[in-house]
Amino acid sequence: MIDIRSDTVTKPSKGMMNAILNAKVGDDVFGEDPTVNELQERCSKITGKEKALFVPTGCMANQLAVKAHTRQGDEVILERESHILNYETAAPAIISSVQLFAIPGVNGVMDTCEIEKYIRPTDYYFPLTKLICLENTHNRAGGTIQPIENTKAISELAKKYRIKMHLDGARIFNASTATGIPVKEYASYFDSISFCFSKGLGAPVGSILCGNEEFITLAHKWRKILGGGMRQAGVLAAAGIYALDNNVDRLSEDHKKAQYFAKEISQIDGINIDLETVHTNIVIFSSSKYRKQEFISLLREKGVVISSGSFENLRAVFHLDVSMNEVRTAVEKIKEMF
Ligand code: TLP
Repeated sequence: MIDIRSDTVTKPSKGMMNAILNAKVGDDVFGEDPTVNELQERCSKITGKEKALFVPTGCMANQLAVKAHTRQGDEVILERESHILNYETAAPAIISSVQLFAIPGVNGVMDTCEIEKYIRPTDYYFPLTKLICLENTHNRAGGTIQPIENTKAISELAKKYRIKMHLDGARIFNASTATGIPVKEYASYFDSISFCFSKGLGAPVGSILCGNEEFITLAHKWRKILGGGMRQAGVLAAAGIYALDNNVDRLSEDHKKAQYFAKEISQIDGINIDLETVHTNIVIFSSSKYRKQEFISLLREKGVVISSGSFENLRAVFHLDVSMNEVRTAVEKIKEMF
């Protein structure tokens, strides 16, 4: 089966398994796991933030950020198709009791003036606009990159209104690889940033949340409250360290696979795709011949699994466990359907 549903489906390589096997571990709830501590220090350096906290998932990283930046009844501005709004089971309402204010973006990118329009004036009957969240790369928009000038402008706006900024950087290394802009520079426009080891970086589990000491102290407490205090988590952190050492530079290969796939299927009569949105490893497209589920089922019968995107969209995601030959086969199988 050629599995291009997501870059989350990768399995740890031999080298990564060796790193896991040889990891030095301790009880991380006591702060005594040397490998977790090493990973957290590495991530602080990479992002230029004071502290980092290893967490099981990208969702937990985002939710800890929302929790630590807000108080009950605050408002959070984010993009309408963002992961936090669409795929995190209303957790901001449950965990933080905050209201989400969604602004539609163009390919996942919000307009600065539009954001400013919806920042609440100070009056007792308004919620307090406390946090703005961006997503880079933007998943539902098709792995699109947030332009750095736009991020900078939103960050300046946030400073002006004393609003905190969080970056859901689950795939920030994909953005950084594609643009050449260091992760540290992206991170510099935010109070907090999270990213995942378990997506394009190929680790089985794990994400990181970075920010200043006060923020991470609060996030650490909430990680414990949510049951995310892990013990000998060094076995997982070792996979994260291995991923940073070995799987970052190769992300450009996944971008090439996505480009090839997108260009090939764009030539098929009955496939709708906007090639301009293919910036990294995700390809969003739709079909005028098949309904979404029908397309997915037919292709699965041919040995290729893709996932469902927003609305009638289909999604293919390229990663280190799918070879260029398999990408070619996937294209052939789609062509057979038309
Ligand atoms: N995304 C998953 C699904 O949940 C859609 C995927 O297959 O792409 N932020 C972004 C931008 C993400 O894409 C994801 C996962 C997360 C956060 C959450 O990460 P996990 O799954 O580790 O909680």
